[in-house]
Amino acid sequence: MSSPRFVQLAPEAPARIRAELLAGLSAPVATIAPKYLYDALGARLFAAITELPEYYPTRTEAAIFARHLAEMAAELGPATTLVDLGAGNCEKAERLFTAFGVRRYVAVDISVDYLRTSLEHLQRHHPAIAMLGVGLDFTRSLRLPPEVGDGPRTLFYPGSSIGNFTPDEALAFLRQAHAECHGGALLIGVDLVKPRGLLEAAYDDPLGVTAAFNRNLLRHLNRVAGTDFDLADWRHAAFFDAHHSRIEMHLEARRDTTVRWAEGERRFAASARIHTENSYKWRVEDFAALLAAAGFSASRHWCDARGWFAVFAAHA
Ligand code: AVJ
Repeated sequence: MSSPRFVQLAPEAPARIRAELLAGLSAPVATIAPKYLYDALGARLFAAITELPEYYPTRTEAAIFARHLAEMAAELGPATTLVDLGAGNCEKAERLFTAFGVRRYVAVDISVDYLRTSLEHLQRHHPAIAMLGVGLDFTRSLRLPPEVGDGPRTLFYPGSSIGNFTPDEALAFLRQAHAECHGGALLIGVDLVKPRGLLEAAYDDPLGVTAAFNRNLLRHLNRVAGTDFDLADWRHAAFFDAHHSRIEMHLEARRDTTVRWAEGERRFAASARIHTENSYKWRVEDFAALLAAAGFSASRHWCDARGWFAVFAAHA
């Protein structure tokens, strides 16, 4: 009976995490990286977001995969080693196992602790697939450990999380991904430009789930950075910036307020903001050009009928 193996790479020291968070909070434009949206409650709130009628990306991407799976597998050839970036509950990757002939599954997420339960569960259902869980913050640097093995890999990056990167960062990330493919391929989900009303409803839903998801970041910050944010002082703000082609999420002060921590403080005037996330929306041509610039030799994509979301398959 096979069982999954686990490796945790370069865990960030708590003191460094804290210093980085407080530097972002003190910067001229106060900024907190979106990865801090995902503490245990944040991950559950994000799962709830994916159920909202207004949040189209998850179900649109799932429909594209369901419809074109065989064609994608034919295009890419067998994905003997499948590397899942931001695997979480491993649900999306499992749907690829049969069609792609996966023999070795590598689940990567920021902390190996997120992966243990899901990977052990998955292993029971797929005893013939060798499974490896890797704890790695690949938003900093995508360098896979030797345990992944030699030979070509198919990198799987669904969900349009590439949208959290600026175009320059996305290019740097895709260059690293290209190198880590070892001659294999990349399968990636990308959210596309669409009318403002649709985008803004997806990131500012009337039920307030996205608002809770964003504001929960402050609870996480209070815990890991020792700040004293009062959640009652902060509201969710999300809007589409057409110039940058991105949704911006902010936390906006409802009134003048001061946030304090052990060795510092920052005063926020009413309606001052903390920038918490960018979610870039791409045009198909621009993303295809980005893949080429990152070194991928050929790419194909599949869209839904409305042209809201695309899945790209690119050969390294
Ligand atoms: C997980 C980064 C793809 O940008 O749509 C959802 C996160 N933020 N609602 C996205 C998110 C607000 C999501 N990604």
